[in-house]
Amino acid sequence: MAMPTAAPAAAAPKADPNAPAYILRDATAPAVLTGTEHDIDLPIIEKDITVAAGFVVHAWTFGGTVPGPVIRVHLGDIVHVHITNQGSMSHTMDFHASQTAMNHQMVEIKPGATFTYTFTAAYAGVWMYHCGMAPALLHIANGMFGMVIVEPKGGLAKVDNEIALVQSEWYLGAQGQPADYAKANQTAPAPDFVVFNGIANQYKDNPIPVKTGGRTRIFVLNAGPNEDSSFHVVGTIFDTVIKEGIELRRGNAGGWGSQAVDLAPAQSTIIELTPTEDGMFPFVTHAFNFVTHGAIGILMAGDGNPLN
Ligand SMILES: [Cu+2]
Repeated sequence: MAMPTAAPAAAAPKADPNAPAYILRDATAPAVLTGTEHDIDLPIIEKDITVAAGFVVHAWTFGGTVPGPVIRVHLGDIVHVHITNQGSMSHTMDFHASQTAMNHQMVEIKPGATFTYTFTAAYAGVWMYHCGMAPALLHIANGMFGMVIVEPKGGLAKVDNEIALVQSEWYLGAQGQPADYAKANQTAPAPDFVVFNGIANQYKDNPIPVKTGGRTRIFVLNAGPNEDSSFHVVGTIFDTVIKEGIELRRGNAGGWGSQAVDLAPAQSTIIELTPTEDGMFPFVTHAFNFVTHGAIGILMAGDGNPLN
């Protein structure tokens, strides 16, 4: 008698030359919200999204984009997120910046329903939010995640450029369909694309301008769902790293610096660097098999040319 087998993972579809061009995501980190209590509307929207040139996913989103919007608040702020499910299936919400019982606020939000998730931003950091509806793996793999920035006591120092990057994976099903659960669920998963801010190679095609000699701060979250990140910016050294509450500070007594930050799924960091000359400074996960699958972008300092 044949043993039952799990559904086979889908092969990667062929690129569709007629797929719409992707919509570039502005990587600029938003300003911190003013005031101490915030009402934020976050609709759940199902939407076709071009995730790489020629590839369309029927994504499930917070706010109509993958990742969802970056929410940035002060330490101690109270946040009310009004989630309206405009989609065709149930979802939930899980803010890692919050502390709440799973069966209190991470509750099923049925199609057409609205739920208000309230939390106090009690700890500073860069936090993941995501849908936790079973199977959470599929809901995250199909786009339901985003970043919360909680500034530390006293706020973050002003810098010249602030960038927010979420690394994640796409496991493609057929063109125009949701992510492939069987493919995402392998114990040795092989994502079709690994991306920054939802789209393969978008900041390679469209470098992010930064100030030569200035300070650039990057908020990085690895949303996964499965793969680790080793976040590195070619040609730079991080003089400041805050990773999951652990700090390396510029000007430390030993003169220590950092080259790459390891981020398991759901981990995050704030890094700061200074481009020392005009030129191109690529950012990658230093797991280079993923660089060839979309996990690369470029910081362009000055005019991008070190030789003029
Ligand atoms: Cu969901």
